[in-house]
Parts: sequence; structure tokens; C-alpha cells
Amino acid sequence: MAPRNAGEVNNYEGDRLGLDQVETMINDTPSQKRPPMKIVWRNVVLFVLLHTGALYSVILIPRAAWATLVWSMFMYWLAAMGITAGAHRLWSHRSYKARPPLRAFLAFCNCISFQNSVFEWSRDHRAHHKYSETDADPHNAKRGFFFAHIGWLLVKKHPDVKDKGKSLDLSDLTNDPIVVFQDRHYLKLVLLCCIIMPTVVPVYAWGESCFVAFYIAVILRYTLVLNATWLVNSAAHMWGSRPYDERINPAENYGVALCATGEGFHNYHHVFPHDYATSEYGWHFNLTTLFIDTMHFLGQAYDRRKIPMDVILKRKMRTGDGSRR
Ligand code: ST9
Ligand code: ZN
Ligand code: ZN
Repeated sequence: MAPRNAGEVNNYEGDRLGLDQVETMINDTPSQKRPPMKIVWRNVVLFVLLHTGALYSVILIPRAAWATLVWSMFMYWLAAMGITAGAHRLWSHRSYKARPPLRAFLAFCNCISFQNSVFEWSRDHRAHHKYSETDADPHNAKRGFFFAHIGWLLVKKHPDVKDKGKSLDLSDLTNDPIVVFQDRHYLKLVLLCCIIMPTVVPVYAWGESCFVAFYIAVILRYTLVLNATWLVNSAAHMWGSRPYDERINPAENYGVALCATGEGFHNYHHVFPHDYATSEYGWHFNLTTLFIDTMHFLGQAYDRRKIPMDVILKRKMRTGDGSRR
């Protein structure tokens, strides 16, 4: 389904957290008024090298020990949890609460994912929800698939992102010592958690070659997690059904949900951003919800926020596309 113009205020009926994250979907500057894009060539070169390295890594897969492949998948999962259960559902949306050991673990996983510090990721993500698909949205999907997917990381941000972003309340993040520590020591932690640790373990634990371990557990795994994440911004803002609000572009996309450990139910998520499952359903295509529920069972996660079924149903009847009644 082609993206539509979402020109209305999206008054979702879910509860609110006081984070002022309701999508405004207004003030969308027409593209002809945009200042010229300033390309950041350092990022272009690095992302071309990364993706070329990832393609080369595929050739190395037959040379890898099976344990290295399992380890790389485990690294994928840890990195994914650092983004989905950590930066996204915990720190950006506060959709549940976590005790310090879980917060420290998620901050560690977040370093494995190397997608900017939790602080920066959450700031951009709050802007994405509050100013969704306007120029103040860092990865405004109205600028096309490429921009929403990776292009936004290759250019300077639109001035609206910085201007309107000033109105975001980030005090909960600056008051969280784990977030502050991770932001302050970010690059050192990334070097250790995203690059050195995933390479060294296969070399010392089962004698993998350093070369193969680096290309598969770091380069290939990192590129795949990045692209799975970016698909939420690109594909899940374009293709899929809209059972909760047909007036907005974010859509329910099962392919994305599968790659992104449960983050493809994007129509639901933009309508009810504070639901800890980011979906009407529980563990359905949603490894992250399974993880949070396991942490709840272990006493590490609590106050999980879920939208009541009658609110969801009413909203589906009122604004949904009728695809899932
Ligand atoms: C990466 C992030 O890949 C991916 C995020 C995807 C999000 C997806 C969300 C979908 C839902 C969840 C799904 C999860 C699925 C996971 C699946 C897992 C399997 N508000 O940024 P700067 C101000 S990262 C307020 O440098 P430039 C602020 O004052 C990949 N203010 O802008 C800031 O200063 P400071 C690796 C804001 O210079 C100043 O502006 N990382 C905001 O235009 C400058 O900020 C990279 O590749 C705001 N939102 O540069 C790095 N933003 O920070 C890429 C900015 O000191 N980034 N300000 O406070 C860069 O190189 C640059 O940011 C740039 C823009 C070139 C893109
Ligand atoms: Zn979105
Ligand atoms: Zn979100």
C-alpha cells in the first residue's frame, strides 16, 4: 500500500507517560523548502566499507566453525535486546521498569549493537514519535525509503530536528547513572563490547581464526542488526496493514517483526507507544516481549504497561483499516 499523507493529530487513546510523545504529524515542511543536504563523507565511506565487508563475510561462512556461527547468532540476539528491550522499550518509552542489574545488562548489550549511545538513540527516537514524518523526525519516511533506511545517517540533520528536539524532556535519561556512564564512555565500551569481545571469545574458546571471527561475529552480525533496525524506519513505515489507524503510514509488517525480534508491529506501536509489547499480542513473532516477561519472572522487570483490550478494540473500530477486527 502506498504511503499516504498523514495530516491529522494522532490522538491515541492509550495512557500517557508525561513524556509528551504523542505524534503531531503537523508542520510538515514541503520538500522544496528544505535546505540543501550536507553529505557527511566520512559516514558514506564507513558504511560502504562496512557493507562491502559484510558481503565478503558471506564467502567466509563455510570456513567458520559451527560454534562461531552459533556465537554470532547469540551476538545478534544480545545486540537486538540492547536496542529493543533496552534503548527502545525501556529508555525511549519507559514502557516498563528495570532493576539496576537488568539496566546494566541492557546497557552492555546496547554497546554490542553500536547504534549510538542510549541517550542519543532515545533522544532521536522520542523526536521520531513526537514529530513523526515531518522534517523534525530524524528519519522522516516521507523523504523516501533510502533516506529513512540509511540516508539519514549520511547527512547532517535537518535544522528542525535540532530546533524542535529542544522541547523534548530528557531528564529521566540524564538522571539515570547507567545511561550517563554509557554515554560518557561510549566509544571505549563499543570497542570492547562490539568488536574485541565478539572476536576474542571464538579465538580463545574454540580456536577459530581471528580473521573469520572478526568478519562473521563483528562485521556481518553488526551489518545485519543495523539493517534489521533500519527496516523498522523504512519498510515498516511503508508496507503492511493498518488495523489501528489507517491515517498514518507506520504499518504492521511481519517480515520486519521477524528480523527485528518483535518490532515490526509499527502501526500498533505508533498508536500505543507505551505498550511494553509494542504489539496487541504477547510472544507472537516477538522475542523481545518473551525476554521482558522472563525478566519479570526473575524479578528484574516490573510495572509493564499494557493497553487494555477494550481501548484497543474501540480504536480499531474508530480509525483502523478493518484488516484485523
Ligand atoms: C544507528 C541508529 O544505526 C539506528 C536507529 C534506528 C532507530 C529505529 C527505531 C525503530 C523502533 C525500534 C526498532 C528496534 C529494532 C531493533 C532490531 C534489532 C535486530 N533532539 O547527531 P548530531 C542536537 S547508528 C534534540 O551530531 P549532525 C544536539 O545538540 C549507527 N537535539 O547532528 C547535538 O549535540 P549533542 C552507528 C538534537 O551534526 C547536535 O544537534 N552510528 C537531536 O547533523 C548535533 O547532533 C553512526 O553511524 C535531537 N533528536 O550529524 C553515527 N539530534 O549530541 C551516525 C541532534 O552533543 N551519526 N541534536 O547533544 C552521525 O554521524 C551524525 O549524527 C549525523 C548527523 C551525521 C547523522
Ligand atoms: Zn516509526
Ligand atoms: Zn518507539
